[in-house]
Amino acid sequence: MDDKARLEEFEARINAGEKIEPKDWMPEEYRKNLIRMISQHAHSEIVGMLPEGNWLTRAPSLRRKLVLLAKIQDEAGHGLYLYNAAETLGISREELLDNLHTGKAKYSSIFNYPTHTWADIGAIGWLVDGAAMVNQVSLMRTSYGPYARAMVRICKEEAFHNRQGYELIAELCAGTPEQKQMAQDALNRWWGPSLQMFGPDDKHSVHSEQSLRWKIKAESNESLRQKFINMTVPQAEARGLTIPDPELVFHPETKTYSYGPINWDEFFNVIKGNGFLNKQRLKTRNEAHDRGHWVRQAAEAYAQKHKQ
Ligand code: BYC
Repeated sequence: MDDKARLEEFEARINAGEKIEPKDWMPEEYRKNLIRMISQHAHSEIVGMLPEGNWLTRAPSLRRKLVLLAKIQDEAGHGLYLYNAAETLGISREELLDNLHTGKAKYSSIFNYPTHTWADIGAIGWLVDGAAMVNQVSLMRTSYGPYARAMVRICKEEAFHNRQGYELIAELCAGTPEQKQMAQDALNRWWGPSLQMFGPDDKHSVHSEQSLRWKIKAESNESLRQKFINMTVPQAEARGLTIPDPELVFHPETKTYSYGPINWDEFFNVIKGNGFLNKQRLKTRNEAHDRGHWVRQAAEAYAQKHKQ
């Protein structure tokens, strides 16, 4: 079969809703785009552990500490499933991590913002994991089998992450006026960056057209952002919080909210590496990797011994 016939067969399988598996023929562009996207996703999971890890010693109760610890461990697990999924496309774990550590590969823009108070940990769970969940529920329908299957378990855990964050925020809202203000300030800080997490609008998205055609992505950035807004605004209102967008309007006939402009200059600046914490995150991540050298060596020695 020549490449044209293979491509036609590949696209027919995708259009019929079949999953593409690692040993199946796939266009080089499909493979490359998936490696880019799955590895960025994996990197986001392990970089996302850093801001939360910083708060473990400052959790206000044993219960909150246990919940946060469980969540951070889940993120490591998500990273692991996703690196495994990326490896099925013919790239090694070392190369993937090297791309992160040298700054060649991106991770989610959201993790370049500081966490000023305990309420920020609630906002990460409620808003950041909420946004991640909306995105990842859609990715359960991605055409690449190993990625779709990884999403199933990840989404179950994201639902827990989202709920614990909302519960934390709800508790602050039911507390003293100062605690409620902490929750409002955190919402003010994280709302804009959470909307940016979904990526640029359809006109400025580089990969969407191809990714939607090959069902790497099941929905556009814009449509997922809208779903997140529709889901989250009523949650904020239920706790007496105000979404920091004076142009937000509910349209009862379509049951959706229209919203004000998103700060894309800020977004592009952050993904170019100029966000508040980009340099610090990369430095901390590199140090963590170096500190784990002996563990990787021991695991390799163990594997070698049991091969013989
Ligand atoms: N941050 O053509 P576009 C979590 C880049 S972890 C940085 O629309 P695409 C959590 C994009 O890469 C959740 N870069 O791209 C973890 C591209 O640049 P390149 C992470 C972004 O791929 C721990 C350029 O902008 N979730 O929640 O079609 C603790 C143009 O964009 C971002 C995932 O990774 C961004 N936000 O669509 C707590 C989900 N957005 O690569 C929580 C999987 C865009 O050409 N990824 N860019 O240099 C996706 O669904 C898609 O990759 C995106 C972007 C929707 C994010």
